[in-house]
Amino acid sequence: MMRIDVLTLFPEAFESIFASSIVQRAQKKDLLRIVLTNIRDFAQDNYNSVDDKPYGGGPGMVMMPGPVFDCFEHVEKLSSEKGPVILLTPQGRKFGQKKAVELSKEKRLILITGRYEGFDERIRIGLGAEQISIGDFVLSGGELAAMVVIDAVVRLLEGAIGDESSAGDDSFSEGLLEYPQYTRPEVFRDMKVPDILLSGDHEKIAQWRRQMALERTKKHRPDLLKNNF
Ligand code: 9D3
Repeated sequence: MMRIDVLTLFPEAFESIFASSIVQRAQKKDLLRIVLTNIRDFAQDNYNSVDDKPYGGGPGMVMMPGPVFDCFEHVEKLSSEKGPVILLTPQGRKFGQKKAVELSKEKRLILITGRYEGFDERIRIGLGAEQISIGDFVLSGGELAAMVVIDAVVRLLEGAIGDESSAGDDSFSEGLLEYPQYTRPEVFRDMKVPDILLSGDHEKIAQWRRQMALERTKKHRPDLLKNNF
């Protein structure tokens, strides 16, 4: 059983992950429990402030430490299971399949997502949080990034995926891009399915697929062959 706590200013934004069949199956089978907690419920002033201007000046607003710490201390106590505390930030280490596999082995994850220009530095330090980014592009907040991490992790949980697909089958788990796939019809708008796939020669088919996967990876993602996995 994995418990994922999410600390966020926009719990409503996470509703869509509960619509995912994998998340539904995992929660029904008691492999997973996702609990959302609104950081704003831990605001400490009459305006329910969770952000303020940066000391030293500059653009935007910064997430205040008080509400995040209080929220964290409340959430931490909701379960006795221990696990990594993850802050979703553009400054974090880049998320990938290797990290997803690592996180999938934990009993508990505590994800903290922010809005505004960033977190007060004392949040990173005080919570002993690991920082994760999902890539080099600018999002409006950490919510989508947390959902990406949750989706990648949950589909690796034993029993979360039905027989129709296998998590270990993903080409990324071998460090190569997927080979070309075809289904019916045999000819579509003058484009024919490669003869080899219709040959019934499983040895030759496997060989062809390996070759195609390698060629595609070389062409589109040469970085993968230099092994970042
Ligand atoms: C001008 C400096 N910006 C940092 C690159 C400010 C800034 C932009 C976007 C601060 C926070 C955000 C909101 N993004 C996230 O919280 C975030 C994120 C992302 O934007 N890209 C990739 N991964 C992530 S994880 C969290």
